[in-house]
Amino acid sequence: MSNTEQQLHYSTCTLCEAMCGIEVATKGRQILSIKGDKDNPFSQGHICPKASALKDLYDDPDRLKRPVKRVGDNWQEITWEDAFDLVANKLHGIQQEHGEDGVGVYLGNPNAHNMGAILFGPYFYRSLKTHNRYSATSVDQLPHHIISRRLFGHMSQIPIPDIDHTQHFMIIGGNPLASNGSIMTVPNVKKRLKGIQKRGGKVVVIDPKRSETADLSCEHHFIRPGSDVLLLLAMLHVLFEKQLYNVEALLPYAEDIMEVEHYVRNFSPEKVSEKTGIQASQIIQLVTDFCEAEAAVCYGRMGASVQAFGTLTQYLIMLFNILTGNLDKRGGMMFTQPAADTLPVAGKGSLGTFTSRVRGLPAFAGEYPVACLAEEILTPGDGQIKAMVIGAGNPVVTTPNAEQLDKAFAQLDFMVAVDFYITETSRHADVILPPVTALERDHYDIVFHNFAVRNFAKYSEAVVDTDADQLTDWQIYLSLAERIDKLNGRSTAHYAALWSKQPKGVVDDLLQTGLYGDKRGAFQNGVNDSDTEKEGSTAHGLTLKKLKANPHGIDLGPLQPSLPFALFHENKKINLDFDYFMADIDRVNAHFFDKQSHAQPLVLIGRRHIKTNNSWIHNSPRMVKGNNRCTMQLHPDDGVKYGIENGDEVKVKSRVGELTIEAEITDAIMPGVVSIPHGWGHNKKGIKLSVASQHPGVNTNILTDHMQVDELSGNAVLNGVPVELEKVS
Ligand SMILES: Nc1nc2c(c(=O)[nH]1)N[C@H]1C(S)=C(S)[C@@H](COP(=O)(O)OP(=O)(O)OC[C@H]3O[C@@H](n4cnc5c(=O)[nH]c(N)nc54)[C@H](O)[C@@H]3O)O[C@H]1N2
Ligand SMILES: Nc1nc2c(c(=O)[nH]1)N[C@H]1C(S)=C(S)[C@@H](COP(=O)(O)OP(=O)(O)OC[C@H]3O[C@@H](n4cnc5c(=O)[nH]c(N)nc54)[C@H](O)[C@@H]3O)O[C@H]1N2
Ligand code: SF4
Ligand SMILES: [Mo]
Repeated sequence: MSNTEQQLHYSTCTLCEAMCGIEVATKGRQILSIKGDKDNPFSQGHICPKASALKDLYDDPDRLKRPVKRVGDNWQEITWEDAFDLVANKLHGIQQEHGEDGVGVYLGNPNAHNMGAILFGPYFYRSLKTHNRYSATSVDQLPHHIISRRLFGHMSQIPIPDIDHTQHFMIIGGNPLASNGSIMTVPNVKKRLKGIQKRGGKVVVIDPKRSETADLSCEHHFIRPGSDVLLLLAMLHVLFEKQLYNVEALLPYAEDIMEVEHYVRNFSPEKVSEKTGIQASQIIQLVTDFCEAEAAVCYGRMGASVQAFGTLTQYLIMLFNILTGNLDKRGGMMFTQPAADTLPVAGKGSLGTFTSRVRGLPAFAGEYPVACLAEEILTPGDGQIKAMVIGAGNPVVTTPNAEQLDKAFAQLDFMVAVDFYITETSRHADVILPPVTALERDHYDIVFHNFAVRNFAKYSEAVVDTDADQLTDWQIYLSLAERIDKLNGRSTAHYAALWSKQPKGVVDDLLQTGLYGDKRGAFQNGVNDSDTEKEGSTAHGLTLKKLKANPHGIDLGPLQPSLPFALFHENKKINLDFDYFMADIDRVNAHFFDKQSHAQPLVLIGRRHIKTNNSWIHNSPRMVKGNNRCTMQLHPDDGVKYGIENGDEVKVKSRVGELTIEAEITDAIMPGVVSIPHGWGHNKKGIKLSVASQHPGVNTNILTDHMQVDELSGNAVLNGVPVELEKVS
């Protein structure tokens, strides 16, 4: 890249799931500007205010570029060789002394947005052979994976809303106008939601908050946090009672679907009305409107997943889509057909029988729920975690009972963090290994193309050069993996090929053997009846070279019906697995109906803001400018009840912790519910985030309770946490 002239590059924003195309102007190693890429066929020029945070991250003086080692209270730069040797020897030594499980691993969200980390990180984690693996999945989408694994045979085969063709979009616990969509890669979601209404369709939002998305919808219903499971049971009840189901198309794949009736018989709309806060007549209307639409989709996200019955709720949402004939139908829930499809080669998600050592929480896909991480560090005995590897995560801010985890991390014998910031979590590390930032590395979206609302493919090359001693995540992981294998006396012969292939070589293989590639068929699990099949079409015969030659990306057409190919079970059927899921109805009954009726406690939920990204872009001055956003929202009625006025300082207490926060009175939130955004609390001693420290906010996960989990999955309960309020005088 020339040093003097301005150059334009076409890249992808990797901050959220929307995969917006960006046009980045550079001069030498300087990033001049970031704009929306108008020629990107998928995002068509759309970006949100966060895109510019990529530049701020690149320019951030607080960002580490070389490895550092802790020396007392200070950090000392060391060479990569020394850092890798130190980390590998330490981890190996701890495993020799305490067994393989003595080393724990926590993987954070940005790994999913990082081609190198997702493809080559596993070499390192596998070399450690530890059972003590954790990730942000269990404060997020774990229920989706379990459902997809059981129903469709693969944990990542998750159907997504065909937003561009639906006539009725019911959103339960998602706020795509703030989050830009999740498990639905959807740049410019606002335009697409308005599109539904323009073509005469309807957007319905079920949320304890009248969110930005609710404001734009046609219909919004407040729901008592954590009671979605009752709403869904009643919606299914209405389907059967009024015989509104439509199972003809899907019955061949789900032969026992009509048995659902038996499980929902006792859940009339009248029965659940008080607990959910939604009138019986409205529940019936929700179902009839949905069934009258030509194509409809019911979509549940964070709000529906991270709650006491998250797995059962998401399962019932899937059943509702199946029973109304909307799975695998244009305008319904559809399976994406990505160009580089890792599913056939990646693990399906082991259902295993492992349970966590201390509390017996279930493992899924080789990971335990992060809600039990602290106790695995704090409780002595065989298998106790003595050292942690943190890869692109900040669990001290993002996981339940954060203060307990903070204390647990302080007791470790060793921690290594792969991160470019000294955060609330990495400040506990002995060594920090900083990778380059997003615009300094090549990118192909391995994960989020799979959940995109159109079939699409795009490869972006790094837009700026780096120094020879700056490394990417994959180089860090491969270096460590090779050393750990060597220390264990295992063969390292295969590493040479990996170093030369690189993640981009893997992407090339996947493209060529994939649905739109010339070597298609090797393991491809799908149909391709779109016009991409035609000789001469840009989308035909995809290779890495072809994608590089089309830097705005290549559109591969709208989502296509893909049953039975999308099913990974050998019999090509959907396994509804009633025994596993419906058994949880006993817990629903016990929770909602067996207890003596008493007043419902005040409960806490979370929220996102367009200028946040979980815990980590608050060091960009542009992202934190303006009024304090880390407030506790509460309804005016609750303001009166607790004697709290707008702007008052309030003490909020839960079973596990307490904090003080500014109150914001708003009727956008349901009475009996308070909302605090997550990702804040940048006031810990030892962090090096000079801007974020000026706008610290408070960490809501001081209040969330590690003992409160969705028992079926072990997923954390971050919504619906009982709290008490007290005005600070
Ligand atoms: N109360 C409450 N808590 C929540 C949520 C909520 O809604 N409410 N949401 C949950 C959800 S959905 C999620 S996904 C989790 C996220 O939880 P985490 O993944 O634990 O946290 P992040 O804030 O994403 O932290 C990412 C870290 O990775 C670093 N990083 C960024 N990019 C890279 C990279 O390319 N490579 C490397 N090596 N490091 C990088 C950042 O500096 C940061 O320190 O939070 C969860 N926590
Ligand atoms: N700007 C921004 N964008 C992001 C992120 C970010 O931090 N900031 N994080 C990214 C990540 S990691 C993820 S996973 C996605 C998440 O994306 P979304 O799933 O859209 O998550 P939220 O925006 O938190 O919206 C969740 C909604 O659920 C509601 N809710 C809370 N409890 C309940 C309940 O019990 N029932 C119902 N029905 N609703 C409830 C909340 O009021 C909120 O409106 O966003 C991604 N995009
Ligand atoms: S919506 Fe914003 S953060 Fe998400 S990919 Fe697009 S520009 Fe980036
Ligand atoms: Mo997430």
